[in-house]
Amino acid sequence: MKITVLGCGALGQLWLASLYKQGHEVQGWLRVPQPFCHINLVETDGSVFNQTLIANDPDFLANSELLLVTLKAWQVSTAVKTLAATLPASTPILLLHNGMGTLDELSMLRQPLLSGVTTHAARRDGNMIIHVAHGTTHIGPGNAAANDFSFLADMLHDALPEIAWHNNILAASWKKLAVNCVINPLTVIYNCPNGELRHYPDEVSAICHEVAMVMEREGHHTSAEALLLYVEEIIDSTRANISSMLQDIRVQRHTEIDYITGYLLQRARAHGLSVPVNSRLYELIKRKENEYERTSTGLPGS
Ligand code: KPL
Repeated sequence: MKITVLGCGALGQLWLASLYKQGHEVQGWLRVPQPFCHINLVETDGSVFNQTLIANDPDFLANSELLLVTLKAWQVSTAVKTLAATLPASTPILLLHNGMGTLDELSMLRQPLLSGVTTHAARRDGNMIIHVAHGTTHIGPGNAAANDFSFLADMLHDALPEIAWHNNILAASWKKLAVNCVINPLTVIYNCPNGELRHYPDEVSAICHEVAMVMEREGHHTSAEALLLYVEEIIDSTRANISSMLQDIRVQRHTEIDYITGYLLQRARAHGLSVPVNSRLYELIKRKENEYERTSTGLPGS
């Protein structure tokens, strides 16, 4: 299959390497156009994958059979709308990022749109990407045109298992949103690895209560207790991780807070619900972000 991967960060490089090894024709797409992208990946078993791949080739894009998007949530809409003009109308677009809200922003697309969340962990270390832990990628249709694309799950599973297909991906997206509403802002406030959030059970539980309340109103059957158990499991299994939001704050990059807690607040407002704990966290993170964005160009960093 001919596949363009938009975004060549840690997750993008992991997918490029996995799809290439599986025999697919792949190209990377960088926001600052370059003719090549270099993949430098250390696998979980210590083996190294080193390859230079083509990048930003418009002819390749026009013939792509899949556009896989691994950008940060706030980068997705603008970049996808630009590439969608060149992409065939029948080519599916799969979004893999933290947070929610991009499906609404891209509701005008003619292409089949899919969305997903992953528990694969990869991080940059200098010019190397380290595949830290295997996980599961949950994918499903994000618009009606994508309902018949479950065959993509098999293709992607062969390249980078596990893949789980969901006819209704929103339930999985909300569960991941709950995890990110807890771990991401709290690790910034306490400047700590994920595991240390076990020392703040009251805050973790209060966030889960509010998220469960909004989820119920959105029509997803859950309970604060079930969410809390799930979130605690992820805190433990990623105990040594530095969350993506804390990494962003440490290097003064724009965070995904608007698509994580911000999305929760937006849905809570739509249902007339008050979520004071999450509102406070949102304000605190925005304040931190504004401190460095005000003093730079005024534009979100990359
Ligand atoms: O998705 C994550 C992130 O850091 O953004 C978690 C699951 C919290 C792992 O660190």
